[in-house]
Amino acid sequence: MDRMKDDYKDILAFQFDKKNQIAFTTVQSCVYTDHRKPESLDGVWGFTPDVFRSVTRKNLFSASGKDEQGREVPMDLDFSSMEKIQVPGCWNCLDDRYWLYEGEAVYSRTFVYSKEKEGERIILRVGAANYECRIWLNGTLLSRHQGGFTPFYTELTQDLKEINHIVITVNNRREPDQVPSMNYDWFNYGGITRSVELFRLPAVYIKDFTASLVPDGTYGRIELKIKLDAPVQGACCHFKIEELGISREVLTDERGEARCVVQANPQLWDCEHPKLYEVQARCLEDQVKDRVGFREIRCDGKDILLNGRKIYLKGVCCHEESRNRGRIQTDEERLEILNTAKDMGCNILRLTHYPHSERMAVLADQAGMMLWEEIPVYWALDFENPETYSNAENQMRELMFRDKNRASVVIWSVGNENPDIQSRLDFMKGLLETCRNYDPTRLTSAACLVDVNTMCVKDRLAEFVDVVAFNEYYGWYYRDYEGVKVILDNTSIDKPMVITETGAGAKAGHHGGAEELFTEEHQERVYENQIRYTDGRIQGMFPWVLFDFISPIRKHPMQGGKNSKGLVAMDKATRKKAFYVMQEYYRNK
Ligand code: GCB
Repeated sequence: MDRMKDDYKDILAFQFDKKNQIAFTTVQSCVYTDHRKPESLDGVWGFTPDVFRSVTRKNLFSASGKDEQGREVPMDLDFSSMEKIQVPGCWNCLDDRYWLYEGEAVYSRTFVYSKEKEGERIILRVGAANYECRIWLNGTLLSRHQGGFTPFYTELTQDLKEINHIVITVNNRREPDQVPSMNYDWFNYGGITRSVELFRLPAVYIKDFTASLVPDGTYGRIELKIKLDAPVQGACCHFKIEELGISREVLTDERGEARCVVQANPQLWDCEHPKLYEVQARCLEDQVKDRVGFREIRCDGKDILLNGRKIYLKGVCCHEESRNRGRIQTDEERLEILNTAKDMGCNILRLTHYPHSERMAVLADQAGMMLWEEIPVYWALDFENPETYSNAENQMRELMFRDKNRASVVIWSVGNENPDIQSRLDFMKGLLETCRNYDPTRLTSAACLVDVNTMCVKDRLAEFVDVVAFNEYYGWYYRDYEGVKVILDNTSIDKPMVITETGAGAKAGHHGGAEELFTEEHQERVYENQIRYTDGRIQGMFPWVLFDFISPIRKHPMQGGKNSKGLVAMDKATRKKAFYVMQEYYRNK
């Protein structure tokens, strides 16, 4: 009878998930883990889509499968015989049945833990899981994170046993209050899309570590900082950059932070000489290191200066998408992107429209490619909702925490093509302020909208960014090529202006007249005209887009489910005619 009652309760339990609404894990939980040795939990995990969320509904992660008398009872899931999936991976690519699946999925695996040192702390890092993710260890819910593209950290120490069962639920259902929201021009891949790793840290560890050139125009001062995870005062922190002969000891303050500014004469990082230095910090039982480039990026009137020299941003936009594994790329594929962009003559990549893997920034540091990084504050969001704002700000801060030591990252962008309404302006101003407060060593921007009635860049946000960026598709959505010239004639802003998107759709191998839509010839003409009307008038350009990519909103037969504005086809090899137009322009610029 009691069991019946319980089941009945269960059926009526619309609020079944209430107890699991623990506070979201945020940037506060981030731990500096670059160059630390991980114990990887990547590989084969058990997996099942959970359309009705029954694993959560029935608390199956903690169910023992036994009744009070120790008798076996039927269970709706056997964790040991689930379907298998590779982590990192996108479930959409696992099986055709899951291609369009949007909802909750359950991942499960076991791992062995054996303590190495008394007092050690075990931190779990999930590189990215799209979109909302929860972590249960041995039946206890430990964390909950939202935002599909940034890493988050969960301390496991208290709940570890020798044999551990970890269950991760990931839900990629689009919701109006999320960032991004319901509608966007890329594919909504679901899953644990970046590595899952354990880090074994000492009782008090270095939580944060920053090394950067002081942006004061002298190119001769380096700031070094650490923060311990506890407010331990008076601990000696030893900073070292051997190649520059720098060795400095500083005591931590009452917040557990140590900071110093040292005189140095580093060879500066730029695209031709992407020089990196090994920087180390040691404090108490812990030590960290990184390979860091020192450079200064700033604006002077309409100019953008890298190490004091005026530069033109020879850019291109790029989504994070592999040929057939969704969001999952290997380093080889990332190098292929960097090499294709270099071959086109680019000095900067715009990583749209969400944080790409941190590996991209590491490789760009080495390759000498500047990066524009952004968060998915894309098109319409619930700008009036304070929770949506906190979510966006947290995504921005998690990204900045992750990539702050990457010299290649020169611009933080807080959004793309959002309507110029008051709530959006307040929202974006908040994000820009966050970027400036946290990081004075980079520029800020956002892709603004053009006012097509008055034909000028008239976005109130322009006043608050360092670099005014705008997207325009003259020759494509607006068939008149000269529109971009009129916009530049009508816009007078005493800040650098860059075009963050322009382009036209073209099916690779489809040829015809230069006025025929979707032909390579038409795309070529659009770019010829863009160059003609913008050359010498802007400080940078980012064609949309380097590669064709999958997009559910592109249903025309010439598109076939893809956004076909790539200068290169989805195979990442077939270059369209317009690629060579941009190549010639950039190489001679
Ligand atoms: C835009 C968006 C970009 C789209 C592109 C297009 O303005 O920023 O995400 O994919 O236009 O192809 O229409």
